[in-house]
This record gives sequence, structure tokens and C-alpha cells, in this order.
Amino acid sequence: MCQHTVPATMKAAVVPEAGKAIEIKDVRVKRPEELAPGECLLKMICTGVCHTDLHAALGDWPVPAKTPLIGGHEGVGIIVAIGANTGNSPVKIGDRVGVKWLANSCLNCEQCKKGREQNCEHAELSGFTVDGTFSEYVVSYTNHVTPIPEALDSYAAASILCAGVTTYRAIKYSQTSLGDWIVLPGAGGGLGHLAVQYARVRGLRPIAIDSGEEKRKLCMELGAEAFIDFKECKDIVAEVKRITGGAGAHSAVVTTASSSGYTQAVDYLRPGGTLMAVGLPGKAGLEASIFFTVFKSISILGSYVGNRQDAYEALDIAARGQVVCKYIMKDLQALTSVYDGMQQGAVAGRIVLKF
Ligand code: 8ID
Ligand code: ZN
Repeated sequence: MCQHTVPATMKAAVVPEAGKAIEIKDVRVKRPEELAPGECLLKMICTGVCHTDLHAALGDWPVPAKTPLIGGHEGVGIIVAIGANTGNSPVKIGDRVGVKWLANSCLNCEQCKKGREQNCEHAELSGFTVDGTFSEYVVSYTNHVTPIPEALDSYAAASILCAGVTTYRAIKYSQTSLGDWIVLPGAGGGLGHLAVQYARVRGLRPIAIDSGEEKRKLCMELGAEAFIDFKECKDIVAEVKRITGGAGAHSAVVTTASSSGYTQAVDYLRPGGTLMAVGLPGKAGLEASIFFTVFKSISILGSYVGNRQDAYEALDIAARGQVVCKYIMKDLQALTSVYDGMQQGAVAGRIVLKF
């Protein structure tokens, strides 16, 4: 039973139609008695803002989001209700949990059983196919919400649920070993600044690529061994090779929202290197020389968020203080200006909205 009094309406940031201005308005809250089995209602504490939310609001991906849409998929809240007849819930009312991009999956298909829950054909995506975390209350799913470790405050935990999980998994599968060089285009952004830190936790040597003094300072403080300003450097390939003693890097994990972060990667990787695609420009192809991809035995891989276990592991590392999200806190009303800043590349680290 729900002890919390759930109000009739809540403030939410609504995208009325792809590409249209966001409206902050009152919308109806689903009643606890209307929750389906397996659903839970969260009273939100905060949510991070990911560049994916901006892609979704603009409609610039080949797969469209639902509209009207409440975006957001890096939120932390308290469970205030669970649908009647929910069997074997791993969480209970009062638990502090996170909502990640993968809101729900069937857990029974081949992809789910292989641990690639994010590729489940029945997957529901927070802030994309179902309403997300840019609202005071959120409906999510008991099987997929992520318990937040006690040692981690909610604001520090929020962006681990997407930016953290995603970079944690991408680096885990980047085919790198202790002491390897890893290039991180987009390192000053939300995903990138966590990638620098997860790379260090794994014993890698990060070369950060991004632009501007603020991002340089952030990346170097977080453990990058070198920083390349992509707007100033005339020859990024030569610079990566110089830093790595001539041979090039072992891996590149690209988290830029534009395709430009991808273009030099095959050229600055050493033979046997791995290009891990993470950033999601909607329309660009991957321009890689077939000849040198073969000749240098390059692996090109894609990495898409993470499963429930990745979320647990990424949060656990953060709870032990090894990875720290650098964020600025704002109100939900600031979302449009946050998107403007993101589009200009002016956000170093993350913005977290509090409720
Ligand atoms: O599962 C996934 N693969 C996943 C999960 C979450 C997010 C993918 N994403 C995608 C987002 O949809 C987006 O396309 O990753 C991308 C980055 O998300 P973000 O970190 O939330 O975006 P940001 O904070 O704006 O950071 C992007 C950084 O890239 C830099 C910018 O300056 C910014 O700091 N950048 C750009 I744009 N072009 C660059 C370039 N050519 C560049 N850095 C280096 N070289
Ligand atoms: Zn995201």
C-alpha cells in the first residue's frame, strides 16, 4: 500500500512534437491503483540531462520518439507505489532507485538471456518510447529500476545511470589491457568526462579530445594524460601518434554527438586497435578506410548503454569514490537553456536538474 499522497498533477517538461519548443506544464500523474503489475511509481529527486534527450526532442535520429514526450533517462527517485499483483519484485516501496535508458525488457528473449537486454525487441526506453524523468513523478518497471548504493548521493548518482553505464560498458568491451592508450573524443562532455575516469579505473592511459580551456582543465584534473583541442589542433592523427611514441593508440571510444569525432580514429589507432562507437549523430555514416581497417586489423564496434548488471557495476565504482560526476545543478525550468548550451558545446561535464 502507498503511504505517500500522490498529487493529481505534476510539473513536467513536454516535447509536443519533434523539433517544437519544450513546454513546462502540469500533467496528470498515473494513480497508484492504475499501475500495471510490474510497474512502479517514483517520486523524483533529480535527473541528469543527456545529449540523447536533445536528439530525441529535435527528432534527428532515424528512429522517432513518441510524442508528446516527456524526455529524460538518468533519474533518481523514491518508489511510492508498486502495481497490484506484481510478483517477485526486487524492489519495494521506500527504496531509492534509478531510472536508466532501458526502462524495461522482456528478460526472456535471446538478447535478454545473453545479457544484451538493451537489444531486446520488446525494450521500452525511458524518455523515448515511454515518458521519462523530466517530471516530478515517473512510472517505471520494478525489474529494471536500479537500487542506488547508500554511499552515493542522488545528484552524484543520476548521470551514472546513462553516461556512466554507457562509458563503463564501452570501455569494458574496448579490447584494451592495463597500460594501453585510449583516445576519448568528446572527453569534456557528459559521457566523456566519466569515460576519462572509468578508463583510469581500468588502468588505461586516456588522451582526451575536446575543445576549450574549461574542458581541458576538467579532463586533466580527472586523469587524462594529454588533451587535444580539436578546434585548434591542425593534425590530430600526428598529435595522437606523437603522444603515444609513434605507434598510435590501442583504442578510441568516441562519445561525440557529431560525426567529426569519428573521422580520424582509424588513422590514429595502432594495428590491432579498436574503434568503439558510442556517440550517436543521427544521419552520418562511418567514414573509415576499408583498406587500412583490414591492413591494420582494426576492430570497429558499437556499444549501446548497458544491462542491469552494468548499471550495478558502474554505480558501485562511483559509490567507492573512484568515478565522480562533475555536474551543475539547475531547475526543470532551465531545460531549454541547457539544450542551447549543449548544442553550442558549452556544457563541461553534466547538468543535473533537481525537483
Ligand atoms: O548507448 C550509447 N551509445 C549512448 C548513450 C548515451 C549517449 C550514446 N549517447 C550519445 C548521445 O546521444 C550523444 O550523441 O553520446 C553522445 C554524447 O552524449 P553526451 O556526452 O551527453 O553529450 P555532450 O555532453 O554534449 O558531449 C559531447 C562532447 O563532444 C564534443 C563536445 O564539445 C562535447 O563536449 N565534441 C564534438 I560535438 N565534436 C567533437 C570532435 N570533433 C567533440 N570532441 C572531440 N572532437
Ligand atoms: Zn543518455
